[in-house]
Amino acid sequence: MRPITRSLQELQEDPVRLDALAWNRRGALKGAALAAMGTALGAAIPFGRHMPAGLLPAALAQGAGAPPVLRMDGKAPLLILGERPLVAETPENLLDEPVTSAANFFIRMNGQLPDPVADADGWVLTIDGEVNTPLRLTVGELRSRFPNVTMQLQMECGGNGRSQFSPATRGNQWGNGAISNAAWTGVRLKDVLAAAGLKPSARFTGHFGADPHLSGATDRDAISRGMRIEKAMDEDTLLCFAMNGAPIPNVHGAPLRMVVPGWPGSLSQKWLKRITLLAQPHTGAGMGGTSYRTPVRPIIPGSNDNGASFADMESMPVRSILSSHANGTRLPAGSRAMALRGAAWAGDDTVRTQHVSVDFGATWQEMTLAAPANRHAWQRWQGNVALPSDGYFEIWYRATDSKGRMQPHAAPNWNPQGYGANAIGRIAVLVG
Ligand SMILES: Nc1nc2c(c(=O)[nH]1)N[C@H]1C(S)=C(S)[C@@H](COP(=O)(O)O)O[C@H]1N2
Ligand SMILES: [Mo]
Repeated sequence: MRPITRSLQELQEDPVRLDALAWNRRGALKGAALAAMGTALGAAIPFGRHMPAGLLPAALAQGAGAPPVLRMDGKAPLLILGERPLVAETPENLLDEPVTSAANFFIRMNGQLPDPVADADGWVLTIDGEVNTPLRLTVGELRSRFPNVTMQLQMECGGNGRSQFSPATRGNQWGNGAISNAAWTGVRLKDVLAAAGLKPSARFTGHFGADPHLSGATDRDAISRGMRIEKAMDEDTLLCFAMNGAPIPNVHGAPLRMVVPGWPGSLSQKWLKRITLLAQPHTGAGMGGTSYRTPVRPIIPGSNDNGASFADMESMPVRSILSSHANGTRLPAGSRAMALRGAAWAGDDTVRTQHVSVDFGATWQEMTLAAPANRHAWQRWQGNVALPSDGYFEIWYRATDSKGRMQPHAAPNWNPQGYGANAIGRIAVLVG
């Protein structure tokens, strides 16, 4: 038998051989495929009898080749999903810190990176539209005029998990790593809006940033999203000037960014320069059609739809990550237990339980789940699982929110731009 890592890598890089080895043409496991798969992996599959037909083993599911790795000052080796604009995902096993460091914070740019500003306190934010008194406030004035708050807030890209969709959708093929939980310091948007005085007609927001459009066109915004006024008035929607007790790194929106926790990350405008109050939903770049919108009634996966009947994504669905071990972890022969850790979150909601399975979902074990540090912070979980023997295992992990909604087995509610994919997580583990 060849060494495991070698055959694993070979298989990952040779999907045609993998296919021929294990799958018939309709994507179901061939009769003897399980044994063949065991041989290819160089290990027995102790719980192979529970392995669902047609499910690609996690060890092989990451596809051909590994994505290039980010090299940027102050950043960990994130996985580059796109170069222009720059998009980089945090591998789940780098998200093992309770509070996400700047180094491990994922990057999602839609336009070009603006030049760093020297005078952060002099940066000007405009509040206009359906307000009694339009405001022009510097960061220094925001800091001194309004109560400062510091909170842990989860911020997740609306497309997190997109790579789970079948058929594949357009956009960055995120795993589960477009999530962060930093400690943010800033002022409440609701306090600033109160100072401006909302007119009764102020029912929606529109957000504008200073990053140039990818094309360089000066009359186009890289992205400009907006939301219902109710979310703007939420206690936890902040205008932030510090992250983890330090100035915000430029790539994350210095010197001022919104943090709209629990809703699609695209609302958390970086390099924030203007918020306008509107009577009608905002029509900026990234609004309407199929942008950050999902079907109200399911559509046929892969079909064309202009999204006219879709609804804007608001609170993100329940999801969990496993941060203590990477996919493809190898443990020494004879290892019979694993101490697992991770995080779970559920948009505006909280997570009620976290479960883990080591036998392809036949049995589930409840993990210990901590309360969030504050509302809209993620929740850490941990627990020990036993392994009966050497061999190939998968750790499956799933969260259930306080309303009883659980991560599904496959990405739900297919939509053209691939939002809201929150399927149960999986990693491969080889013992021996
Ligand atoms: N000005 C501006 N704000 C932006 C973006 C952007 O491209 N420009 N990207 C949005 C998207 S889609 C996400 S998911 C988050 C990502 O924030 P991060 O790069 O700090 O992780 O910022 C949002 N705010
Ligand atoms: Mo995003």
